[in-house]
Amino acid sequence: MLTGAGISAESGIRTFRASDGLWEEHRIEDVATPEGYAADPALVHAFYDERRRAARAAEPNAAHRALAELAERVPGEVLIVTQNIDDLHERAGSSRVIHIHGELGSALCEACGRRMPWTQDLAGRPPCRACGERVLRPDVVWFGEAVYALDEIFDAVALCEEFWVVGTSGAVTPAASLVAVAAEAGARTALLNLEAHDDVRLFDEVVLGPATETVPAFAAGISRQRDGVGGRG
Ligand code: BV8
Repeated sequence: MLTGAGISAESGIRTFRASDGLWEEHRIEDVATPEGYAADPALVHAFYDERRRAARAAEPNAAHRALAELAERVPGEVLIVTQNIDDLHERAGSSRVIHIHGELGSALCEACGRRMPWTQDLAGRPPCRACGERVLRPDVVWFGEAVYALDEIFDAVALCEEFWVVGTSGAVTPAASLVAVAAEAGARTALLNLEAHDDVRLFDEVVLGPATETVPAFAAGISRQRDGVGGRG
């Protein structure tokens, strides 16, 4: 499945495009591009340091937990590709999670290229644990940069039977193109979101509502189906 900011919204983490979204306060160009970082690294560090603190203060919600529990019930079959840079899927117990756009909990050294677990602010320009240089950046994928693990993700999506898209506006590529890969491969596709997308033709099912309600119900349905006691929820 593919998740976005909407799955973490009920954990108090702001989304991007909502009326109180991050992009209301910050220009993408200023805080989420390599050019913006080169122009004003302090602004970008303040932006991600604040989000790192907010993510640490947040707790996984019923939607995160439902996906982790589903993975327990159908071992080895649930892969979460998330656009989110928070770690709420992992803190809910999910083990197979790919962060296609990076993680707040990791820093990337621009001198030696090492990526390392990171929990503190970066604004103070702390030294890299590997090379000692003070050019650590948030280990997130900015616009115009290549996303992470795309081949691995495409391979997995091309083999899946079920592809759920949860809590995302589908505005950002290549993540938004994954449903087309799944549909092309014959997977059953479902959108679980607060709002419908303009184009839902690639979805076999569209379930509108808050993720903490829709995801547990949908997951329960698939479990029942798997247990052979009748159709999906
Ligand atoms: C690349 C990390 C090439 C940092 C992020 C013109 C046209 C088309 C595409 C492009 C274009 N120009 C450029 C592009 C490509 C560009 C792109 O897609 N731009 C968009 C803006 C048009 N993509 C890129 O640049 C990608 N890289 O293409 O590189 C390349 C190739 C090889 C070598 C070199 C280069 C990189 C994109 C990744 C950028 N980084 N994040 C950070 O987080 O700060 S993207 C970031 O924004 C998120 O990760 C996420 O992907 C996106 C936000 O989307 P959502 O998560 O969906 O959030 P949003 O607020 O939009 O929507 C929330 C949804 O949840 C809503 O629908 C709402 O209804 C719903 N919701 C709300 N509450 C709830 C809920 N649902 C359920 N329950 C609720 N309670």
